[in-house]
Amino acid sequence: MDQIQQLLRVSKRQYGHPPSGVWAAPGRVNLIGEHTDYNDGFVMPFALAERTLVAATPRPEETWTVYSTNVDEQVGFGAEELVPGMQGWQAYVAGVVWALREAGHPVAGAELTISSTVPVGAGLSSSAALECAVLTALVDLYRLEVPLLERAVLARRCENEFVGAPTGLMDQAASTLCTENNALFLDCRTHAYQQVPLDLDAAGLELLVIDTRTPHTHVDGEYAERRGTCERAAAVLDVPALRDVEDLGEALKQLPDELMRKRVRHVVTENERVLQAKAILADDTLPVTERFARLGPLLDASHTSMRDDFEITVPTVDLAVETARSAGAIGARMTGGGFGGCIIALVPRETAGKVAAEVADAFDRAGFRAPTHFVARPSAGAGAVALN
Ligand code: GAF
Repeated sequence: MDQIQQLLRVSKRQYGHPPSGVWAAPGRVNLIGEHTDYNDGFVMPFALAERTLVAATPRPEETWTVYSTNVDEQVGFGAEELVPGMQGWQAYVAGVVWALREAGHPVAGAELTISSTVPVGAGLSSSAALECAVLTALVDLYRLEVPLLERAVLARRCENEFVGAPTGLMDQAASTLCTENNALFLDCRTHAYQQVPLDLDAAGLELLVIDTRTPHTHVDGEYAERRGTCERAAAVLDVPALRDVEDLGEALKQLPDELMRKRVRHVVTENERVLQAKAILADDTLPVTERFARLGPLLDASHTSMRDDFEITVPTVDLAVETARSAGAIGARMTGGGFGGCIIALVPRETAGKVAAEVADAFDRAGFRAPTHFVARPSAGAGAVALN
């Protein structure tokens, strides 16, 4: 039985009637542009086929009941409990109701059932997928006029202000705005965006996602600490955000310590890499194989910068990247917020199995937990998948 049929069955069992519909929102892989979003910079993620589904039915009273098939738990909350700081997975649902209502959208109650194939804690945006799936369902159930970009902004508000994770806009934008077979180039200051073709098939390539199974979280201190250092550096440099640094050499001379210099160097060079990657992938005068051949070194350089300058990689992640490269990847890097999670490796289709096997062997030899892997398919953003 597929994910939708299964969800419809569980939803009917929970609430005694079929739902009004089912909505979906994907997880994401970030192709390039890490820790640039909250510096007003550039990112280029794409949506995964792995997604979160929400079966939903409106309810006139202001109460919400949510059942998650993943954790086999039902929770409920009323309007008086919509207060930032709520704990547990239900905060990602309640926070979306809160953000919509804060923005003046009239949302009453709902019965919700959730099922997700996005790995949790792997840096693939399971939280954004949950937020965006619930938000899309509520927007449709209550026939709200909320443009796509504003949906991403509201879902981010849930994450920042209700859940309390100080993230940027990338994950919610990817889950909302991506389209099939494309990456999303997003300017995180102006919110201008563009679909960039990612025709891996035509190039005979695959993007392998290898999950190191080193769990990570954004609500912890490291992410906020990196963000704080970037903001302090922007203040020292007297610019609104690190996006505005024009002369890296000059900026480095003005910064008071080596740690700040490293963080700034990562953000500034990573922004340049995103712009280069976009220009290469969008260049239809180049054969598609050549485009990816030029992308590979940018992925590698991004990883080196995250490892040496931003210092957000961990031994499992570095080993996965190095092994993938020596096993034949054209480029490889950690993806997502860091401190664990997944790497992506751009590989010729016929070597994908070998790359995954060599990473697994290397993990075994190092005494690390066995990694898992899957092939990423650039997919569509959030939307309805079944309506009654
Ligand atoms: C996490 C955050 F949620 C994003 O906003 C982004 O900062 C990313 O880490 C790092 O690029 O996924």
